[in-house]
Amino acid sequence: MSEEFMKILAILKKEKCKRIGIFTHQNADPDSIASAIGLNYLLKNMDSSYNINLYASSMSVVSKKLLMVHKSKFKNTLKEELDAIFLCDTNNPLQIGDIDINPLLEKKIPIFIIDHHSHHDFSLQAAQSIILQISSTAEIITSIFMEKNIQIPKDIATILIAGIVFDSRRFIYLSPSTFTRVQFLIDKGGDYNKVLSLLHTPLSESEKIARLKGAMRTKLHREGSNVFALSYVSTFESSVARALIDLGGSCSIVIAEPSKGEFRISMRCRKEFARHYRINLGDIANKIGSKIGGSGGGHETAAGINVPKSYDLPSNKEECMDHILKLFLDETKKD
Ligand SMILES: [Mn+2]
Repeated sequence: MSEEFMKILAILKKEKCKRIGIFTHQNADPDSIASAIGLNYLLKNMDSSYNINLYASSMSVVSKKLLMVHKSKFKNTLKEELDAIFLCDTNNPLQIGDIDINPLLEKKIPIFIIDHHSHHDFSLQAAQSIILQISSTAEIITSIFMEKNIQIPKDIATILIAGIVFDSRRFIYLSPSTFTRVQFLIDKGGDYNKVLSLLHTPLSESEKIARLKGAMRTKLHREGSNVFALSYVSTFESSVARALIDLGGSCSIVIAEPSKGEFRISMRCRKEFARHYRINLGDIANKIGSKIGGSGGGHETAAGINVPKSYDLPSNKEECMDHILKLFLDETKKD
């Protein structure tokens, strides 16, 4: 990974890029925050003359807690002139949210991607990317620290552990080197116990209600031994989708209508389900997203789609669920 990182530095030098923006996905989670902070440190360590800004259009509650460990400013609007941009923990500019980077893309400045999500065609536009489908982007950043033997401050080590623990869902989704990398961070002073207490967030009342309502409205569809659980809520769709898998679903699809502007669809599945159909939910979300004028992406067993209201989803919720299920099944039945 450090080889690709050195290539990125070489391009920055050749193109004389000093003003750098690191962008992460909307509703930034601990992995995206940790990897953006880690990347910022790595770049500064290589060349202190870089002027780097971090951007996140919105941020989760846990991510805000991480910023108490290592203070970093994430901007939610873009006002600066930039010479190069990084997409960190996303490979799709539509996932950046409300920050409009299109003017930058039109300028054809170098784009770099450091990410672990399933393939999106935008990554073909990157001058250089480091994309590995491992458990977290924080792991990619950690391995660059390891390979380049760069000193890592304790607070950044702690934040990177938080990114890994969060995205691996407390070591359920592992890469072959996850434990080695976490051990490295602990050896550098990263505080695992602090991470556990930072990431511990009891469910809010509204999330509990969303989960229970989501469970009550669940519609089942069976395909052989696989059970699809479909539901709808106004928000907390990913929490509901996870809960439906815990309840026994093989695959869950939860539709939310959080705002006037868009729908969001969250999908989860069991590993055996993904293997059975030889699918990656992230790819399916990407395909359905582009089919319905939105954008989607994710991983093998967890994915999401944002759908603009301009796409006419059936207003009847039952029909809407059937419609999305049909789009999903069409994708699983290809080839
Ligand atoms: Mn991630």
